[in-house]
Amino acid sequence: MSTDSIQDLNARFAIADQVSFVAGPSGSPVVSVRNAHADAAIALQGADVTGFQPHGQEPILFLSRQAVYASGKAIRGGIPICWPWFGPHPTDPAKPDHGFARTRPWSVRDTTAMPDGATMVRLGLTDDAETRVLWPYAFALELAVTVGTTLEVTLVARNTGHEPFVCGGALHSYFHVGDVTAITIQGLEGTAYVDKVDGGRSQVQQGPITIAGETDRVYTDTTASCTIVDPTLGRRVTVAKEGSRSTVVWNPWRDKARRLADFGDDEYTEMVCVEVANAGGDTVMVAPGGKHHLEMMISVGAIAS
Ligand code: TA6
Repeated sequence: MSTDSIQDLNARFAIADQVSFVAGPSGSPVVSVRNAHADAAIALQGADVTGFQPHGQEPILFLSRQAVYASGKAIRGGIPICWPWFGPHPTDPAKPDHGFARTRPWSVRDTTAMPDGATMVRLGLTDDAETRVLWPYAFALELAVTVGTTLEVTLVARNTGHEPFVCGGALHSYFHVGDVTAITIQGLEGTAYVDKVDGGRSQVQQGPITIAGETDRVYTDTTASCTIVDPTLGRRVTVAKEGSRSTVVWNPWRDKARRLADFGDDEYTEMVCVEVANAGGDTVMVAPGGKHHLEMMISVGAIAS
């Protein structure tokens, strides 16, 4: 468990004019990346990429103005890491939704200035007495984040124990949009989904996705990339993936937004979650010594006028 001071982190991992460690809202360390292509921020709390902004662009990721940065809490926004299960625990409702990786402090493994001007930051989390109470397996998680004109995020789950484990999860990305009622999401047309707002009923997506109410869907058996078409911001944000056969789309809308303590009442108009997942039946068995990669690449382009 990382308790490195910000001074220690800067001494070991800072890169002049590119990577530095600063105190986040609660004093917990945040990696600040500023390079030739983009600015980004990564909270060690939950290894959450809380910000990504290519130069000349509006922020790509949404971060609630009421987000809480505290040990044991998930940050409302950016890219929370759901692991080793997605949603409610499969058998024990007393265990935390979306697992524990997003609520724990991660350690820095290394930082690298890439030849093309991009920056890579690698963070890690391993099992300990507390995680084994929640999930009795030995593991090593690594998150590699590459900040450039695109954002690449790879979660590698390694089984460091002697028995196989089954895991699920998601890169639970919150995207900043100009007006959620004006966007469309392409890439899941004709794909089956489980509609959590409609009691878990199975449906098939007709045409591009639009958001006009609370939306909470697990699209199943899909390896497709998704594109958020945002006419208000004049851009298309594409999410490509590997190691995932399910995609989750979420917007809490008005009523649920009001029930979330760490989310502004009207912030639902500014965001949509499009999540690269191993959700529902899309779980993964990892043998001792084995590993699973969950990968995402976010790119942005202009809408042709
Ligand atoms: O990813 C969608 C979802 O599973 C929704 O059901 C909703 O609860 C959302 O995650 C946020 O969950 P959280 O535990 O962060 O409040």
